Amino acid sequence: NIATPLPRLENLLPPDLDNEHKQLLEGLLQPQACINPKYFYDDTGCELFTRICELEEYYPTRTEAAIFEHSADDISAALVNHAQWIDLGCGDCSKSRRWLQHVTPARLIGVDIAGDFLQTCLADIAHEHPELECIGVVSDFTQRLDLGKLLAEDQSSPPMFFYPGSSIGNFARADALSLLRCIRRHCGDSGQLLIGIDLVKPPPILEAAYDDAEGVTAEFNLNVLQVANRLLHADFEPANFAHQAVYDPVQRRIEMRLVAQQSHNVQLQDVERHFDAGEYILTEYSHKYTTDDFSALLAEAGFHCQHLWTDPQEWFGVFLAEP
Ligand code: AVI
Repeated sequence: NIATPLPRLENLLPPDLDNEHKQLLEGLLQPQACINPKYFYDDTGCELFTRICELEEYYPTRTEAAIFEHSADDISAALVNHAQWIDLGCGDCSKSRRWLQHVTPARLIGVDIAGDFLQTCLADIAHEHPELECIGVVSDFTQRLDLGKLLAEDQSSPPMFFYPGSSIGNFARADALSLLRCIRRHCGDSGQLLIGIDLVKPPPILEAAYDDAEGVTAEFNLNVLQVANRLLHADFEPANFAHQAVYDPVQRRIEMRLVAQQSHNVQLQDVERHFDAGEYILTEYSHKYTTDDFSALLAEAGFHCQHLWTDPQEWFGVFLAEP
């Protein structure tokens, strides 16, 4: 691997990191305290998330993988424009990497918030596929996604957006719509979007997926307090909070919470925040969609659903959307 140059990396993060910390602090000081789920993913959080994906109760990862495997030929035949393959929230790029057995893009653009990790993973892919141009984009697309300049470099190949894992479920519906509209704008007349969506199912299955018997999800949730301690010089004591995952059937979403076990104060930079016993910090929404719901959201964003692949239980859907 030594001879392979490191893939190009574009940093689209705003230079003002203080702003990031401000967002975290503001959330914690709201009457309903909240933490944006993007703060889960420090090194420990990423490791814990990898373990979550392997849990018996956490069906989305393996169900989506099974759909991809079972329908690989069908899906790849439907991806007519895949010369520029853009993996949103690519993490270790393992999902795109698997697709490279079936598709042959000229360019792979991996978009993620963790830059160093991204470059290393893309370097491995570039080594395996010397003909593939690999580019990393460090971006927090929960705030803004602007790949205009990069895509303009190759106007003859419309973009193929790959957004697996039902990560869009972590956006409030209005924000999910904004992101889909933004992807739609990037697609022009002939781009495509292949997106994985976790579907509505009985609440006990959902609640177990977000509150596993081994306690990995609890550890993942509580770890965000350590992230806050580091970023805000705060003094959260994780033992004072308990993990909770509740499914709201009206909003069709899992709410992950950290519930204060006793009345206490936490120092956040130079402010003190009081938590009553039973009061909670909202750390994540994970929205679930029916296939009709999500097709309607795609339509609202200016897409239409060209294909839908599901598993036999219809627990997860892979949608191919086109302008
Ligand atoms: C990343 N995201 C799609 C996961 C989900 O299922 O909402 C995050 C997660 N939170 C707890 N378990 C998994």
